[in-house]
Amino acid sequence: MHLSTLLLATAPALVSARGSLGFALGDKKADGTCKFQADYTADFATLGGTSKLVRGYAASDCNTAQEILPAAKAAGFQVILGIWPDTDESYNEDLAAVVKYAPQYADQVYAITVGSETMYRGNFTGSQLLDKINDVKTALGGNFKVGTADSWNKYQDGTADPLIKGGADILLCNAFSYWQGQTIANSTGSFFDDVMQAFGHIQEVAGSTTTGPELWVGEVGWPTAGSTYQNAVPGTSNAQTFWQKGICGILDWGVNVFSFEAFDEPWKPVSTGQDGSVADETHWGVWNADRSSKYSVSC
Ligand SMILES: *[C@@H]1O[C@H](CO)[C@@H](O)[C@H](O)[C@H]1NC(C)=O
Ligand SMILES: CC(=O)N[C@H]1CO[C@H](CO)[C@@H](O)[C@@H]1O
Repeated sequence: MHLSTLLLATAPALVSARGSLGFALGDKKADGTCKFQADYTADFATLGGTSKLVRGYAASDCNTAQEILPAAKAAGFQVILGIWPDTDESYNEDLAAVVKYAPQYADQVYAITVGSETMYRGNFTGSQLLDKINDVKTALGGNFKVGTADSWNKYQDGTADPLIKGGADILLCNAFSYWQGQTIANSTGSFFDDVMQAFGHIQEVAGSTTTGPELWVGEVGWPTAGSTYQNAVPGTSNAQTFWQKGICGILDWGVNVFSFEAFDEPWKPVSTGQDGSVADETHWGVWNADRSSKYSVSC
């Protein structure tokens, strides 16, 4: 893997603009109940010095679109609204919420994502997901960017090729060195390698930097607490190191990034990691659940 070669091939020559930074933002409070507009207003007050862009996952869950968009308008934020396509019920409900609220707050809606890691989980093939994306584009009259978010390797291995060829406007690539069990010392190199393998393959298929989809890192981060995953050790010091070297670093290369995630979500149940071990996802916030600071986010 020749990282420098791929970076040269994918980054426009002589452009030194820094990438854009956004945050994944949950729709529930620390106790697991739904956030309302005032909660998003408080979230935005904390995030506003660092970023004015957040992404959600399911526009009708907790009435997210209805609650977040007025708060975003007041705070000058933009939002990626999510549609959860895994079941017909969630797909139809999220699509209805997007169709109802996105046009009312068009300046606040950065884009729409259909699905989160659905190809990774084997729920949809690329062409099945493309059909959903095109349905959403049509339902919105072609007025919004629509795409998806998935694990970097589903772009690298060709699963997502139909989306690249078929007109997805925006593709978010999730890449967690933590869930690949990397040491903090190898975490930035591993992260860059994942992202460039994904972006490099997309570039080959799209064939053009101007007509291809807009690319983002969709989720990346390091937990400040929880259990060790293979060689990946959580902790505030490691999370700050990854923020500085991995996230600030790739922004400096001109890559757009969504940090996962804005605030800790202590309500989340324990899940199981890919290797079968316990996966604690409650301490991935860059800020604590009460919005207090964990470490410096300046780059
Ligand atoms: C470090 O990361 C690179 C890139 O992902 C990977 O090829 C390599 O195996 C990693 N090193 C270790 C010791 O895991
Ligand atoms: C189209 C499709 O395969 N949908 C399935 C996605 O996964 C959920 C369960 O997670 C099923 O209920 C859907 O039928």
